Amino acid sequence: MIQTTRRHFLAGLATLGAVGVVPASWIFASRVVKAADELNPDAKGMAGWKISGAHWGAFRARVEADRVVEIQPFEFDKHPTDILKGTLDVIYSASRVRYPMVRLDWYKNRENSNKAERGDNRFVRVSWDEALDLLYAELERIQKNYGPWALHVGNVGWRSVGQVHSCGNHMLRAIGMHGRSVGTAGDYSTGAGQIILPYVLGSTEVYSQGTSWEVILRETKVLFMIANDPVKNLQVGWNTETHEAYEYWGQLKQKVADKSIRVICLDPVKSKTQNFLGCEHLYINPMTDVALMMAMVHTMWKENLYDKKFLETYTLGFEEFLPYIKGETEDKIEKTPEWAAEICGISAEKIRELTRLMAKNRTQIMVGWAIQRQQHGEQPYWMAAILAAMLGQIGLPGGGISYSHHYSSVGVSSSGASMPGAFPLNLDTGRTPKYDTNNYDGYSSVIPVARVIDALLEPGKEINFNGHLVKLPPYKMAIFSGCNQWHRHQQRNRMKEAYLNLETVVAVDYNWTATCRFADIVLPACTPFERNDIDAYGSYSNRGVIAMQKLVDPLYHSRSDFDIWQDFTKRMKRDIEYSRGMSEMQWVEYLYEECRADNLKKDFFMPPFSEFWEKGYVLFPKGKEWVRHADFRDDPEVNALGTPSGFIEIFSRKLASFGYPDCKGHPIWMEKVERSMGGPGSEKYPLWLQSVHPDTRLHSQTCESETRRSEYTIHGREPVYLSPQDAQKRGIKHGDLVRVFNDRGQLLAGAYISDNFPQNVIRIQEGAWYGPTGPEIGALDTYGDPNTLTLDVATSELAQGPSANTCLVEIEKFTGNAPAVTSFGGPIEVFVGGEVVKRDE
Ligand SMILES: Nc1nc2c(c(=O)[nH]1)N[C@H]1C(S)=C(S)[C@@H](COP(=O)(O)OP(=O)(O)OC[C@H]3O[C@@H](n4cnc5c(=O)[nH]c(N)nc54)[C@H](O)[C@@H]3O)O[C@H]1N2
Ligand SMILES: Nc1nc2c(c(=O)[nH]1)N[C@H]1C(S)=C(S)[C@@H](COP(=O)(O)OP(=O)(O)OC[C@H]3O[C@@H](n4cnc5c(=O)[nH]c(N)nc54)[C@H](O)[C@@H]3O)O[C@H]1N2
Ligand SMILES: [Mo]
Repeated sequence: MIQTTRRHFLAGLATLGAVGVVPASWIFASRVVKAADELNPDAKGMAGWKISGAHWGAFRARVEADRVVEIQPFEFDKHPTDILKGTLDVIYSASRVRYPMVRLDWYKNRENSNKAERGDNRFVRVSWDEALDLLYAELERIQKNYGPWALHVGNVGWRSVGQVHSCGNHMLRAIGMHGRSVGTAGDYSTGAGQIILPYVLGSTEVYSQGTSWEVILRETKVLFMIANDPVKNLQVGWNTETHEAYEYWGQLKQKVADKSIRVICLDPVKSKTQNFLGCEHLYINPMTDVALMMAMVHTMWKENLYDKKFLETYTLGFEEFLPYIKGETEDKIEKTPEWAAEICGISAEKIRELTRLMAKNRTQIMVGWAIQRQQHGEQPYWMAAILAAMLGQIGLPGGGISYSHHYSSVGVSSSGASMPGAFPLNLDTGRTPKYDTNNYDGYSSVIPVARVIDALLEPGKEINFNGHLVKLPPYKMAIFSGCNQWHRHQQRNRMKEAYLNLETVVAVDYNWTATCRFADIVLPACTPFERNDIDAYGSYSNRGVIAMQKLVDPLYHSRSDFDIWQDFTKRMKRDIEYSRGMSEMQWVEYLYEECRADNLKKDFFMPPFSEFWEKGYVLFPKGKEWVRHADFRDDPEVNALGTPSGFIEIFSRKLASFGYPDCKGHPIWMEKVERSMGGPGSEKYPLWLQSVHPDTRLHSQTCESETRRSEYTIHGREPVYLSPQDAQKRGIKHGDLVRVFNDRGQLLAGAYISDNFPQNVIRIQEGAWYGPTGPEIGALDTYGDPNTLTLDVATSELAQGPSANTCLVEIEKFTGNAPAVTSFGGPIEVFVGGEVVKRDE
């Protein structure tokens, strides 16, 4: 197993996209550039403004006397998002990490410190030299006393855009020069999906380009959206986002209105997308999509609505699956619509009607990712593929299945141009690490990312993972950069318990998040807007290349990740090797020129660097329309899928051979450890908590923005959305302060009553900053981080993915004296004696 990053997928995609997709021509390119020039910044009174980019879009910034005073969307972005309004505060928030900080008791007692004090937020300010010396000494100690299994290097999070400063790469390269460590496989986004789909459809699908929107708008008659909220989720992208997909959602809205396309949103909640389109909403009980889809399969079989020819030509294993649907196997349950109706809450008649509608029309299925972020999350993914296969429209224009149209403007065709590469994360000099031992003492060197807390609580445990046996290493030290572990991981109080087993924790960030609060050494990175960089404009459209011009110098004592880690490598006299002797700006230019040379070969014109840097961007023309899986449909032999057989696998021999009880040779309906609507645990905790991705932020990013928080918080807390019925039952009014709790934890939030929510379903958006009243296990979270309540169990033994959306809670009006929110504003700075330092800034 190797450590993969999303960049790898995208790099692969870029090369794929280049083959025969676009007959590229710079004449076209200049036409697009000209069109953008018509919206030129001068005309908008933005002459002299700088340009930069973020996951939430490119923008212009007005800088006066070394201060950014105004931010406006990039003139090419026709659908900028409100998240952009938090950008100024990213630079100037009170929660910035200002200085290198060391936790008080760790400063005094190092690895023998009192770990239970972690989280009390008392830190001592140190110099950069001292901080890096401490970090270096710790790494030496870990490698000498234990070995590479004792060091976990956490990466693959939503670090800022910018290819030179990709902070995970910097950390991994620098640490890699010193010694080896424990890496992670997979990610929190698609933990289950990216593992199951290669067995079924031959690729991860989740990070794949999808059928072009033009084709969908022209050909599709029924669009079936499963657990999907693109209008909310397309606000951000993996690279600097263009927001071009919104153009098509606007057109789709018109087609819904004139009834030329029927869009059905299968979701417990009326989503932002459903409200925007004004389309049909089909309510389903949470976590029961598999039962529904099985009944649809049953209906297609019973009513002879499925495409036998397609199954024969393109798939394997239907005969092995059908007996399960018919109730002829172990469980003896026929998966009829009547059976499913009891579980999923959709009537048998409605299930039949829906199935007929989909079978009789050109139907595109679009699946979101939240349903694979729950226990047995592999199953709905597999079922949706089987449904699509039986409909027989995979590879047809406007038909088939997609698992990515809600992400990073997938469906906007790729220009085919190459995008800039990145600062290398691997050692590329032929030299070995200082501590060159590869001896992990029998522990695994790579573990599934969502099992990192298990490793601390059950050291040495052997777990299954995608056909491998993984032995969890009891690591002693962890380093995080570019991810917010204390936002993204589930079950805070379990994390607290696990952290007692960690001798040393290091966080590198520009924001004083809970990951910093629970660390021992904190290094202040600067924000992406305090350094020069370059990024791809558009993650899949490859629309262009954008300059990230430094807006202001790094504030306080913060430094760029490049700078920090290069300084670290000086301690091994490897700093020249680290940077290849190149400065930040030389790297920017180098990546640009490399990309330019590549593109010239393909006839995509890019100006000389200086011209680009001054102008701030290059744009490429739109690519050709494209249909996912069309090549496979055309010739399944030549264009065989990446599955073991080359066909779509309805039954998988390979998966059956693993013998996992929770992911067998074909999809199975399985009850969850906890489920609302009469499911396990619902007597005590009747409310299903979904912690979807925030409409207002990118995860925990921009939560620090007071400007933004003042728009959406209630009593200064994160909102919890709930139905009028649930509110009334509990005597809760809109705007009340409430306590949300279960056996795993408790938090304060502000009640937001909305008709979009049905009974027994509540929502707290992920990324709300954890702010406990104190370090102790069970402490009340004062702001509303849903991961205080979520459950840290694996999706299955196959993928070992996170299951954040399997979570039951109760809610009550909070009547006591409300503690102040502790999440924001940085650490409590103390002297070594413990007295609080009074800052006059
Ligand atoms: N309950 C629940 N939990 C979830 C999810 C859910 O649906 N429900 N979703 C999961 C998913 S899909 C994801 S992707 C994860 C996201 O989890 P993360 O990727 O960990 O979330 P972010 O808040 O984006 O954290 C990025 C951190 O990197 C820091 N950072 C940004 N730029 C830089 C930089 O240039 N240098 C340095 N050093 N630091 C930087 C930011 O300040 C921030 O603290 O959350 C997961 N957690
Ligand atoms: N604004 C914004 N956009 C983002 C992000 C962000 O932080 N902010 N993060 C990005 C990232 S990293 C990721 S991974 C993606 C996440 O993309 P997803 O995981 O697809 O998004 P979510 O918003 O968590 O959930 C989408 C929908 O699933 C529904 N849902 C949940 N459980 C069920 C269920 O059991 N059955 C059914 N039928 N529906 C269900 C929810 O009600 C919601 O409407 O979003 C990306 N886009
Ligand atoms: Mo994600």
